[in-house]
Amino acid sequence: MDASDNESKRPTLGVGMVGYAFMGAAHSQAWRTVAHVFDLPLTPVMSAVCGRDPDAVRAAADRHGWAAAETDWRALVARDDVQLVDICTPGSSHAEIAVAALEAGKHVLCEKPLANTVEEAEAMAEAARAARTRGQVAMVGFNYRRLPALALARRMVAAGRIGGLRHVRVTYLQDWLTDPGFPLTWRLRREQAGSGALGDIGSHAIDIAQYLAGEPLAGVSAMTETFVRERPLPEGAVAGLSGTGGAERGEVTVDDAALVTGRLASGALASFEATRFATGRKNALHIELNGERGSLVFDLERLNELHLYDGTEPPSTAGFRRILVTEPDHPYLEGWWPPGHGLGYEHTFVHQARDLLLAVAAGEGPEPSFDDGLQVQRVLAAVEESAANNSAYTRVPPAS
Ligand code: SOE
Repeated sequence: MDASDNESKRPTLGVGMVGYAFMGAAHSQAWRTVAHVFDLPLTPVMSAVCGRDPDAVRAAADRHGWAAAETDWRALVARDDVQLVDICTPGSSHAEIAVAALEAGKHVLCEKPLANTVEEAEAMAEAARAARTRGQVAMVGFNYRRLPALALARRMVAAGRIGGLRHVRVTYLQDWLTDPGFPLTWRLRREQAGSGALGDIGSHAIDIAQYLAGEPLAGVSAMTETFVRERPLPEGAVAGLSGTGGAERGEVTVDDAALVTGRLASGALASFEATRFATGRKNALHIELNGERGSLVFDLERLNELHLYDGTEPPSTAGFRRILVTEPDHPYLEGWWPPGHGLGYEHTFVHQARDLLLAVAAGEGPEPSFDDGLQVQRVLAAVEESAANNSAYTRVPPAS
């Protein structure tokens, strides 16, 4: 039977989303799609979307399929037809909205990084722990965990397929800031974004490294740089990663790039690079794990593939081989296309919605939890502390 046959008979879960730009569009796509692909115990209903500009939020509601539009997030949280609040706003508002939603009895999905500071993330994690005792769930949107190839890599590492880890190497490279005329959007302001490339894409790199390794970073040594220190203020609408600058200028208050070395709890060495100045690299997330018995390699530009080197094979025939991660028994692929008919970036958000709905139905805490988000926030803070102290090795406080 097709997933959609049962969809109308299932209990529903009203979703309210705050923010509707790039991530809001990606999440909307996921809420629209998830119940048509996966057989789920709950069907999401896109009750309302919220944004400050009444005309723009109404247009976003119509475009993305939300039943109602709100201009005050508090009104959205208070709605009876909203049981789950999905936060797709800049980091500066995550803590306030998430804590209020959890206290109002709602489940929460919050975009990454969880917050702008460790203190905010602590308050959010505490609110999520209290909400767990009332059966609510809270998840942070590190969507790359939901790539089938990376979920498979996690399985293989956990099963000991490449043995004990020696190295975890992650680079996350983009180039949308190389033009010094690119405007000073919210992602370039510390008070709104918390940090720059570090929090925006470095947080993905850190989360995915720790997820794949199955262990946290114990400490880091880092360098950050802001190459373009002043930019034109935005003129007109800013959408996603594009916009136009006017005559007035303002200061860039975040990093443009971060280079990090680190040590995992087991002693494995990790390295990370996050930049929005890698000319020619659009959204290039590259991951390599080297273990005692083998290696795994992933490249987001070829996201349906995982490369495995099996070090136990005879040297005469050993070599990296490509696993095409499109089989029905690969993670998340049971509901999609026949083998070989690959997936894309947007599917990670569909899988994220799937896992969250399953967790809500089971009353179980989904991963990555707000505690996981807090742990990444502690790594980000340690990176900034190290960079401010001439790259001094800085311990990441263990999870409490
Ligand atoms: C911009 O760098 C961005 O949209 C990030 O904010 C997302 O988390 C990443 O998935 C793609 O790039």
